[in-house]
Amino acid sequence: QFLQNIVRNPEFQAGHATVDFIKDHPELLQFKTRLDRATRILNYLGEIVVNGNPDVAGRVDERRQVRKAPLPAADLSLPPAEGTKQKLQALGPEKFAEWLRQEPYIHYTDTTLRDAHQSLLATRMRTIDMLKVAGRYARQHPQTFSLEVWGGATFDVALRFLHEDPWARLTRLREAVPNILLQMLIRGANGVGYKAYPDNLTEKFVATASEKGVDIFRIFDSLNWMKGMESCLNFVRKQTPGLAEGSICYTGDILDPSRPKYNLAYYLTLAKQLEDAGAHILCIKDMAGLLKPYAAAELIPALRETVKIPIHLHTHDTSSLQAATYLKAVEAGVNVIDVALGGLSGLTSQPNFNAVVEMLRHSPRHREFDQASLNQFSDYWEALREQYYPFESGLLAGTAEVYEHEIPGGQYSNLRPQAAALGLLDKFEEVKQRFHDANQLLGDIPKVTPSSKVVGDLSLFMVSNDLTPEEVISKGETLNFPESVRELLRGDIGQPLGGWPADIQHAVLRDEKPFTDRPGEHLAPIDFDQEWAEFEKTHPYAQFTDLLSSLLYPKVFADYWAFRQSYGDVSRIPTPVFFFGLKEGEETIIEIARGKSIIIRLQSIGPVNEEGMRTMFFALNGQTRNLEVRDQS
Ligand code: 3PY
Ligand code: ZN
Repeated sequence: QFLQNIVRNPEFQAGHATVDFIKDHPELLQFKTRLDRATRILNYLGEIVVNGNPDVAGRVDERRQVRKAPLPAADLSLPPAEGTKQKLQALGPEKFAEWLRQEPYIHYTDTTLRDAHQSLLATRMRTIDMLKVAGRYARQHPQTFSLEVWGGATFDVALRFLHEDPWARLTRLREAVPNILLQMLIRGANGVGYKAYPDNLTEKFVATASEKGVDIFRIFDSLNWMKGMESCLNFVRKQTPGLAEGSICYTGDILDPSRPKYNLAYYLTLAKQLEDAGAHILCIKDMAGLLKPYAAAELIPALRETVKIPIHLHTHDTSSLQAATYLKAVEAGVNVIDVALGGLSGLTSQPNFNAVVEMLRHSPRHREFDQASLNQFSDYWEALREQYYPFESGLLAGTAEVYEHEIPGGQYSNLRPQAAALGLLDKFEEVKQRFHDANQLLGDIPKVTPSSKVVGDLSLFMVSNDLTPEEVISKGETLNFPESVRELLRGDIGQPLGGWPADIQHAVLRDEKPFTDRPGEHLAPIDFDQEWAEFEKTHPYAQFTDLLSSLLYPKVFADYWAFRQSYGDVSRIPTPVFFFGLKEGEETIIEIARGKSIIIRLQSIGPVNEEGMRTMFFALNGQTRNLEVRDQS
């Protein structure tokens, strides 16, 4: 620890340490006693066994057996073959984009490690389960264009519910996958959060994400507001050797004459603006899966004529139609499509990777993948998914209702539990109807985080208060609207095409004055030196990335940090044990550090004593360890 204190000292790091360095810095000799790793893990297990993991409370089925996930075959003794990562390094972003644009074959982005589980399992996939297969994937399928592994909701869910460090996930995935581009989703000026952040925080975040492993930044604005994306695009171009992918969020239907707000011309204009702003790649981000096959057949060629950069198509298969959209898009010249490995594909997730490869086999743009191996990866995710059963969304079949409510795939699996928490699960049909109404009240906006969250909040508010859309306006001045609705209409997350409708803006804001310029411009820049100096004092052993997490999510990070002091790094606990604990007589092996494992067996659980405590008897590597845990029941 003494050595750690020294190497972490800024003066030492800057190379200014002299022979008197230690004498001048008595604090280097101050050690805080830390609980050892195994003890902290036992504390966690004791807590989960006695009181349960609050994240799955009420959703555990005691009789349910979960399968062990079979690992796909791969020869781990060989290094992975070179892939797009090396190509980007060799060509640089501009030339790489030119190469991609003229590629005759279709390319695939595998979203399994980000959007697929965000959309099917409320973002709960844990790093340990990703790492088991990441290196195998890198070896078996090095021709994959990119893996989407980071950003979106994964950042805060990792800290908030999984008690994991999202930066550690990225670092470890990068080590496991040195050959394929890693991709993240960033909400423009809203970063990986739900509101605007100071520009220099977004800039530092982007630079650090790049250092830790992100190659492609998919940048979007939840209202398709160029101002919300421009600065982020610039940060990627200036601060990283990676690719800036600018997105148009697709909503409405270009073929529907009754939705003229989002017609073909609208998307072409936006695409040109993104290219002019420096995007290396253009993304069509169809977050709810609304882009129908014949609309894709019209949109893609028109975009290819309008911009010179390559086109990357993202969709969600909520309706179950989206393989047809991909077929039309591939025929029309799209360069990359987003897919998820079979076991985590379909419904609110991306179309099925394995099946789409087969759809195109023996066609001119087919790219070869070893289907037997893809199927093994699918089997892994399918079996693993059982361990996450409490987070399944309940959607069993594709639904054409999505064209009516337009709920994004990534939100669907969250809206149900949100409705359930308010006691509105029986009224979920009404919630979906009100989602549509809330969108109309707000002037028909693109719905994607964070704008979709606000539409969701407004629809839940309407259902719980039994309000019609007319009443929202007529009774508006007497209603206590959700804070997020107020913030949206004040301009906190940006401006929609044509501005906000005056009636709802007035009903919600009353006398408060909205602003129309960029929210980041009102925010004071962060003084990182000063912040770090303060942070380091109160967070021993912290890293700079912890400070970034704390600046983005102060409260969530504080809880995460406190949890970590008591329970250590729980990301290494196997998933069934992490969520469901151990039963008496059950044993688990936990790799607490690289190459160092402990075996924990739960021997027995004692009765509750007068103080409300239970004694737990564990065997840690064969040695009995007792633990007192308060029974909260
Ligand atoms: C996110 O912002 O998390 C999304 O997935 C948007 O689609
Ligand atoms: Zn998505």
